[in-house]
Amino acid sequence: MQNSKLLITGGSGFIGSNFIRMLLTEKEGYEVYNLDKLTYAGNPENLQDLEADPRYHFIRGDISDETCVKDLFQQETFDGVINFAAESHVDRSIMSAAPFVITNVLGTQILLDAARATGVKRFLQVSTDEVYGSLGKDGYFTETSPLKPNSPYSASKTAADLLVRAAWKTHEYPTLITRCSNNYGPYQFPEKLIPLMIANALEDKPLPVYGDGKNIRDWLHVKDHCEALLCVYEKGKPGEIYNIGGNNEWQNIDIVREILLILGKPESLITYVKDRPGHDRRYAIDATKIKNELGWTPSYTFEKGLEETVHWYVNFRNWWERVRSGEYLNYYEKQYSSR
Ligand code: NAD
Ligand code: TDX
Repeated sequence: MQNSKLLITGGSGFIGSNFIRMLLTEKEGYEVYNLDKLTYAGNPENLQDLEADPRYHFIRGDISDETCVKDLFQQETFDGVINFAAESHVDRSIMSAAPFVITNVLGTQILLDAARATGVKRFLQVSTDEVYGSLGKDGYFTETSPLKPNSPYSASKTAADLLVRAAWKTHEYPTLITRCSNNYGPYQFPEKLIPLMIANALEDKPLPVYGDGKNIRDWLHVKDHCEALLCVYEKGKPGEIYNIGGNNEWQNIDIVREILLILGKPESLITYVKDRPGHDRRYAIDATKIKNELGWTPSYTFEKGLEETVHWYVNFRNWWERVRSGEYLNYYEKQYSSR
């Protein structure tokens, strides 16, 4: 697909900024409009080196602000929308759920309406494996697994997925949904497991492991996720859902130990803390559909990806030290002081 004018929402966050960087530095024929509210998780520094690129445009705005979204769609004619914008952190949704409903649910509907009204030909909703809930020891999530979200975050993402599905079923509006497993890599906000543990270890602070540390996540490097998203955007069949994952299950405690090993820090930094309420035990994605139908495969091994990521946080210490100041300090205090 060439000469596409894309609206990327949430492009100043972790995955969105990696996606925009990939489009503008590795792919050809894309012009990007990044609509981002710049919440605590949105950081213009993530794309600072691309600001002068004439193919990149930044608009500060809120996807749940109907006037702002309508105005933008009146001013520009987009070929496609990829919706990354979300409140994305499970622990924050446990503290306060309403912002998740406003951005993740209402915001998605407002975008869908504006895109459909102006004839945008493709709408990709970036969703998550958390909509399927939790697995026991065995089995995998497929695209037809029941939706059983357990946190306010995952419930809001599920609601959004259902609205996207309804736009396809009711209006035949060409939508696509992707559901990816846990991402890691550069520019991830240090409230999430991997960057939090790296940053704390570098500062010789305790590493707070929830519960028994044996919860399992299925990890994928953000660059592999971005390639999969572009593959679905370009080749996916309207109305379809595609799971994305790298078949890479790890217990949290083993990842934390691996990070300490790479950094040469002692295991005595590990501190078991009170479990997350409603903590999903295991996620594991069956990505057969995207592999067989669209030909996507991941390229990173976890060992290589984790080592590169740890080194990125070592080299970009200024980046995470800045984002760990300000609002984040209040959050950290609330989240960890009572555990
Ligand atoms: P993030 O929190 O790092 O970034 C979210 C971005 O959205 C930020 O730039 C923020 O400013 C922006 N934003 C928030 N509310 C907004 C609003 N109302 N209007 C406009 N912009 C707004 O999140 P992320 O980890 O990059 O996740 C991106 C998307 O991918 C989310 O939809 C998330 O549910 C999904 N996802 C994430 C993962 C993961 O492991 N991180 C895995 C699967 C799916
Ligand atoms: O301090 C911590 N200690 C800890 O043990 C944190 C922050 C997390 N954990 C555990 C909880 C989870 O089992 O690590 C695991 C990963 O936690 P998060 O990084 O918060 O990710 P998760 O809850 O799995 O959700 C992530 O993956 C799916 C993203 O935040 C979501 O946006 C995405 O949809």
